[in-house]
Amino acid sequence: MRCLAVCHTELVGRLLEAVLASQAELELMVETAALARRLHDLPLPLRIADAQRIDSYVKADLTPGTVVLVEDTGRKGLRKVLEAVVGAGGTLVYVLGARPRDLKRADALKADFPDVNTLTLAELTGPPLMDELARSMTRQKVQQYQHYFRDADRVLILTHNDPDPDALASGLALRALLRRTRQTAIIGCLAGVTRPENLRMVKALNLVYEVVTPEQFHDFDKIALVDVQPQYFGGQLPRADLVIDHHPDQGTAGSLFRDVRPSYGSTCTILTEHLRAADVDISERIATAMLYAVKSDTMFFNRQANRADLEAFSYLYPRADASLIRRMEGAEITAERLEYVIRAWQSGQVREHVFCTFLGTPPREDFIPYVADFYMHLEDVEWAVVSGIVQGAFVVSVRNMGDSRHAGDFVRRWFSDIGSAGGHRAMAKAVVPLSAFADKLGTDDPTRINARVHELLIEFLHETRHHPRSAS
Ligand SMILES: [Mn+2]
Repeated sequence: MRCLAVCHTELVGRLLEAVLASQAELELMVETAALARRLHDLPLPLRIADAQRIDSYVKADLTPGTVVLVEDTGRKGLRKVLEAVVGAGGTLVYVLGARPRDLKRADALKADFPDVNTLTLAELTGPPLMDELARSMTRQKVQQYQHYFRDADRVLILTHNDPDPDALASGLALRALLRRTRQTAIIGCLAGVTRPENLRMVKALNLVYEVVTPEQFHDFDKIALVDVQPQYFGGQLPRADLVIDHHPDQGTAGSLFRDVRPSYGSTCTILTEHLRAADVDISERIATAMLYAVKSDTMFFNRQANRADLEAFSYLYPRADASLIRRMEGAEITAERLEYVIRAWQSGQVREHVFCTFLGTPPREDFIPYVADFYMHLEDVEWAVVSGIVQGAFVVSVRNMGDSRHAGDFVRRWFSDIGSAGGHRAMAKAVVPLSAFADKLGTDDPTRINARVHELLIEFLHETRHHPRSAS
């Protein structure tokens, strides 16, 4: 690639040399001998010429394939320069502005020179600079909690019940960040893994976690929470020294160090940034667990994923064992799940693009979100609302396409005053004692629960039909 850069300042001349000289055949054109002297040490051809004259470009052997970069200092001569470049046959023309973009000026330029592209130094340097600054801030945060945890004898890395890949992999990642081992930092939860693919992950990666009781919380010097926030544990947690999570922010109460980013698709995305900022190397096993976590929490980027998730994915991918991930994903449909999918169809109904069903009393909670995810694949279904009764509690999972009303708002509206309720725009969950459900909604009759829940959702959708659909 051949590049001709018309420069008016030393800074831009040196910058372009540093960035482009190794990639392109670069030549600088300057208008004054004074500037040429200041740039004379650069190892590239330097031409002194009048940038507003066509023959300056003809002499420089400008061809339609030459990239021409024109520095815009905000002075008047820019148009004449561009006319000369275009007149000499230049087609790949870029205006490089040192000042922030002046939209009126840019529009006027675009009207006269439709093929000329404009760039500003702020646009070019901004994103990498902001990434770098964000990384320093993350590094500082990581160093602070690393220091705080350094002298602890026993550390508990606590996750939510029935930990999923994100929770388990986050536990491994944080343990690496704290430079601890299985003996000095336990990954724990109040209730163990039950979902089949999560069990496969535990087995394939030989993960070790411990089921602890709330009384045992007191045996640890420091407690870190991953993929969950202190409020989840009611009043049972004596302390939360560190909280790293991507669920909706429940407030700072009770946590000393925290990094809660609800816009991230997984907690492992946050921890990938921590590992990179702190220059901590991870094993293939941990990278595999984390990659699987990012994939499964974002449903392979089908929900709640952003640029950070994609970056985490590309960082982890070459470090992970992809074939092991394929094995963990395995056969997703098990015979017992199929049974609940069939039952859901028999007792459910699609009305106004909402599939709503009640599963009765499944032996495990995970059948409920599984069936909800399953029916989102059904044609014409835009919402799936699946409920059941598990150990005396009414449990409901809500899914939608992510482009209409907020699923989290729905469950909070009806259930946050009588149980736990929350979630994202496209997926949410509530768990309430069955007696409280009956008191508030007038029934705990299994044959009526589904119709009642269906009414609640349709009512929720109708009340704001007149609002424009949100774009996010
Ligand atoms: Mn998660």
